[in-house]
Amino acid sequence: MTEFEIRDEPSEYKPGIIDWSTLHKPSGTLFDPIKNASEWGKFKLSEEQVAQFWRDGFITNVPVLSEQQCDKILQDYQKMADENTSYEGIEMMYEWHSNQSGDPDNVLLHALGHWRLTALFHDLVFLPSIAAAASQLLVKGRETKVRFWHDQMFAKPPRHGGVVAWHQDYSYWTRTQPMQHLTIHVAVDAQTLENGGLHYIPGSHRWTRNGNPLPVTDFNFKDMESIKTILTDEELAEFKPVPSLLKKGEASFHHPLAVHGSWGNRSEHPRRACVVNYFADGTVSNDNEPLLKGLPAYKKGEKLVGQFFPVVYDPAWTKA
Ligand SMILES: O=C(O)CCC(=O)C(=O)O
Repeated sequence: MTEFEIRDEPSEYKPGIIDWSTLHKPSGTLFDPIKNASEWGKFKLSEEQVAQFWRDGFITNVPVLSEQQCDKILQDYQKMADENTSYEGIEMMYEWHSNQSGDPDNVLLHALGHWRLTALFHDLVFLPSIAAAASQLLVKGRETKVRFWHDQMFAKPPRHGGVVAWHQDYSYWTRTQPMQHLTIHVAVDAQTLENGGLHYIPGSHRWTRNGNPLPVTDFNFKDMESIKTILTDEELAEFKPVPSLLKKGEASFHHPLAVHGSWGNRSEHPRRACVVNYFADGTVSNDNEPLLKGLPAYKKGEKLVGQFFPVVYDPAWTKA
C-alpha cells in the first residue's frame, strides 16, 4: 500500500456524501490548524506526566477540548445516535452497535469509524493536544511519528447505561504489531462515579501472558468482572480500581495493556466519550484479512499506511 496524497479537499464517497478519510489534515471545523512549527511545543506533556504514564499505565485529566468544542461534537454525536442505521453514509463505519450488550437495561452504544462521516469527528483525530502528546507515549524513551489507527464512540444513556467490562485494548488488536499503540479517551460529557466514568487499575500495563496481552473474556462488554476469572492471585491482590473523573473536555491517555472499564450510568444524564486510538509509524499488519470493515487487506508484515492510517503528528513538523 502506498501513502495517500495530501489534498486540500476531501472526496465524495457517493454523490452528496463526503468520505472524510480522504482528507489527511484538519479541515478547520473543530480548531484552527497550526500555522507555525513553534506552536506544537505548547501541546507537549511534562516529564512528570510521561514518567507517570510509564509508572501507572495511564495519565488523566489532561485538558484537550473546550466545553464549546465538546458541545459541537455532541451535536454530531446525538444526530448519529438518533438516526442510528438510517444515518446517511453509515455504511462507511467500521462497526455500529446501537446496544453492544443486547440488554435493554444496560445499553451501550459502541461504534468505530465515524471519522469518515463528519468534519468534527475527522478533525478530532488531528487535534494537536492529543496527537503531539501521543508522540511522547507510544514508544518509551523517544518521540515517534504518530498514525491514526481507529476511533470509537462509547455512549451510555441516562439511568440504564451499560458497563464496559474490564479489558486491555491490545487484547483486541494483536492483528497489528508490534505493540506500540495508545488510547486517548476524551470525555465530551463530564464523568462521575454515578454516570459510569472510566476507571483504571494502576500497574496493570505490566500484566501479560508470555509477552502477550490477557485473553479477551467478554466480547460484548457486558460482564464487568469477567476478567477476574483469568487473573493470578498477585494480579487480583493488585486489582485496585481508581476513577479518572474527567471533566468535560478532559482526556485520559492509556497504555495498550492498561486494564480499564466502567460501570453503568445511573444518573439522569447521558455519558458520552470519544476515543481515539493511535499507533507508532512502522506498525504492520499481522493478518492477511482486512483489519477493519471496509478497508483493503494488507498482507502480514505490510506497513500500515494509506488512506485509513494518516500521519497525525511528525516530530519533524516542529522543525519545519
Ligand atoms: O467509555 C468507556 O467507559 C470505556 C472506554 C474504553 O474502553 C476506552 O477508552 O478504551
